[in-house]
Amino acid sequence: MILDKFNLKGKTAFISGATHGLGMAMAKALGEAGATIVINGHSSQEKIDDALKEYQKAGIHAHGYRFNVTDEKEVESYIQRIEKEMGAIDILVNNAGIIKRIPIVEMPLSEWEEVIRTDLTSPFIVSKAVVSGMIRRKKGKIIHVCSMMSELGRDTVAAYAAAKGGLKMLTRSMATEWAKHNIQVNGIGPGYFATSQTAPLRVAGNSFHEFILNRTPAGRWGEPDELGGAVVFLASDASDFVNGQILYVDGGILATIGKPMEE
Ligand code: GCO
Repeated sequence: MILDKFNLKGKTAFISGATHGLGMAMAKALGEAGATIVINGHSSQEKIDDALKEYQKAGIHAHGYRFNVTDEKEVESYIQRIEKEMGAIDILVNNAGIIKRIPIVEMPLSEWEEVIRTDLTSPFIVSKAVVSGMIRRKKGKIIHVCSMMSELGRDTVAAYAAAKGGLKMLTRSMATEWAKHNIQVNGIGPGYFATSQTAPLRVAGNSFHEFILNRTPAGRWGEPDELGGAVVFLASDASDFVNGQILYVDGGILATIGKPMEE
């Protein structure tokens, strides 16, 4: 039965970050599809504990670990610990990420490097730590959270767009090297979603808010739970012959040059 292919019962999914926003929405969807959910945080144990309570409220018994996904040594030791305590990681979602909205000429190198380290290097580090087990088991799913900034630039988000553009090509490169081990590596590219990360942009009357409504064929911002179907598909047996693809969930924004602003 085709629906059985979407069933994640018996699978363990590690979604980096996922203490809030799109990561939490995707983790909840994976949990509802039957996966055991493991998340991580770095800033504070309190944030992780609050997130686990949030998952509990949604009927999902998630597990949380506090470590820094940009630190290779910490990642190696925590992935080993997670796999010892929670079982093999069948599904990896590289979700943890930051954005800094600073014009290039004003962006200090340190800020640039922090964005690249978190949004591009950490998926490299975490994927490498997880893939050895997947290669041994000859099965695995790796999903990188890309962005429509993997395809398009915009003022003030150069570091983020460079990282997400690189993440698209890292997705394709990992797919190329690991498909022979029955490991599918793909990306999800969210368009503009209503989250805390975009809250500063979603102020009624704000020209950017009006711009996005006009630029998005669906005429609205996405709701985080609208990413659920895409992530369950890419995490499930239903996508076993899908490799190196970025699945954009963007209300059509990347399909169009847009239309003239209403006179
Ligand atoms: C911005 C937004 C975008 C979205 C998302 C789009 O500042 O333009 O934050 O980056 O969050 O990444 O895919």
